[in-house]
Amino acid sequence: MRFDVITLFPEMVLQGASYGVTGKAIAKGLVGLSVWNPRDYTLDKHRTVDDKSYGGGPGMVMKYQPLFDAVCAAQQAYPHQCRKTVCLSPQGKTINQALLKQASDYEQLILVAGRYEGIDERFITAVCDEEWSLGDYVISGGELGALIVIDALTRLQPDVLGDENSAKQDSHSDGLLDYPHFTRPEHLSAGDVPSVLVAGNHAQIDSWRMKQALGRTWLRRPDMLEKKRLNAEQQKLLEEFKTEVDVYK
Ligand code: 9D3
Repeated sequence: MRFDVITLFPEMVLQGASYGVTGKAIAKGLVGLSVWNPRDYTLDKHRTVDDKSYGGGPGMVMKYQPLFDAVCAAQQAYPHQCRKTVCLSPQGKTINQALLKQASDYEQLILVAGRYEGIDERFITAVCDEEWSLGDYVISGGELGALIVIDALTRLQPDVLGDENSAKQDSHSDGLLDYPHFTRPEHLSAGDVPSVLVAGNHAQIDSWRMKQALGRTWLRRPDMLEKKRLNAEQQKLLEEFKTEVDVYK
């Protein structure tokens, strides 16, 4: 998979994608990333990328032509068959893991990061296939959205995560919050490591972890639990958790 980001802040995207799992995957060539600055496609001597809004009101609007020519350049540089052009915007569909999983088998994803008050609507309707939002809060532009999409999709590409981690990705605990983690030392003034984890009986550890994952999801994300079908064992563990949970905690 390759990513082409249309952005007025190309360094922000390249820097942000250069760390950790994403950075390694790019360095190894498991995914591709290029940035395209609409300012490089302007035709006037002031390299203008924005203009006043028709109808008035505060804030500038990103012009159609520099964005269009930047997208065309990204398309021509990588003439892939299976391509999607997505605009990051507060008006879009809120992204989640299921949506990203569906997008993960595109060969080329062109991500358009807007700045200013918005983008000329004709670019969104004529050039973009979809609009994606990060959620119901206001940020200053689409670059962080593009980075989140790149990070999440890179983790879904073959050979990016080690065997252990990719197995964990689609395990039985899918759709639940994680269980609590502990490392040495066993005793701190902040508390002790649960004895079941120290004892090392793997069947009991698996069972404890599943109970904790179910219990935390029940307490913190009941919306997630409603969507999930529990097997008999999981129902039993959750009932146990409910009877054990400290109501004053
Ligand atoms: C306060 C300004 N808003 C007036 C109603 C409009 C507005 C314009 C531009 C709000 C945000 C932005 C810039 N945001 C993004 O480009 C963006 C975004 C977001 O703000 N929230 C959630 N997801 C995204 S993805 C891109």
